[in-house]
Amino acid sequence: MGKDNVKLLSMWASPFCMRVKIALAEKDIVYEEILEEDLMNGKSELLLKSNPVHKQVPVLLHDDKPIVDSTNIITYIDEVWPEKPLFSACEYEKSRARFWADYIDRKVYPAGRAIWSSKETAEVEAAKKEFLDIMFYLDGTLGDKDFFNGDTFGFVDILLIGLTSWFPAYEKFGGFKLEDHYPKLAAWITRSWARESVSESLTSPEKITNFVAMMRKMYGIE
Ligand SMILES: N[C@@H](CCC(=O)N[C@@H](CS)C(=O)NCC(=O)O)C(=O)O
Repeated sequence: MGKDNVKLLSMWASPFCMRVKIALAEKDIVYEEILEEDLMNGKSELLLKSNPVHKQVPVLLHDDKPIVDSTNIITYIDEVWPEKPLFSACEYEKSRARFWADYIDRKVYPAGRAIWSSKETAEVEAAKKEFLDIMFYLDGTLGDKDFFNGDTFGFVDILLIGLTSWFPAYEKFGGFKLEDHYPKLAAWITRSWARESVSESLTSPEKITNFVAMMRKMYGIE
C-alpha cells in the first residue's frame, strides 16, 4: 500500500479537525475530506466504526486504517511523512513542545467553551479570567519568537492556531480583546493566519461566531 491513500473524517466547525488539515497542508499531503453532516443528531457508520471509543472527529484514515485524536494524528503524520519536520531535532526542545501541546490540549478549548456557554456574569468573568491566565503562559513561552519553535512554524503552532477561529467568539461573548492583554500572542495569530496552510484550513471566525450564537440560543443562554 502506498502512503497516499489518505482520508479525513471531519466537521466544518471542529477546531480539532482544522488542526489536522493544517498539518496535512504543511506536509503537502493530498487527501479526501469526508464531512460529517450532523454530529449532534446522527453520526455516520464510518465514524462509529472508525472511532468506536470516543465517536468523535477528526479521524484520519490512512490506507483505510483509522488514527484518532487530533494531537495523536498530527504526531502520526509527522512520523509517517518526515519531510518538513514539525519538531526541532533537539530532544530538549521536543520535550518542551510536547509539554506545551499537552497544556494547550487540556486547557484552551474547555476554557473558551466556558466563556460562551456561561449564563451568569460572574461565571463569564471567571471563565474569561481562566482563559486569559492560560494565554499568559502561552504568551510567555512564545516570547519574542516568531513561532513557538523559534523561526519555523511547527507542532505547537499547529495545535494552538487550529483553535483560533473560535477566539473571536470568546472575545465577543466574554467582552475582551486578546490583543489588549497579549499583543505578541495576537501578532503570532495574525502571522500564522498569513500562511496558506492555515488560512485555507480554518473556518472563518465570522461563521464560527454565528454558529456559537446559534448554540447559545439553542441552550437558552440568550
Ligand atoms: N481530543 C479530541 C477532541 C475531538 C472532539 O472534541 N471532537 C468533537 C468535534 S469538535 C466531536 O466529534 N464531538 C462529537 C461528540 O463528542 O459526540 C481530539 O483532539 O481530536
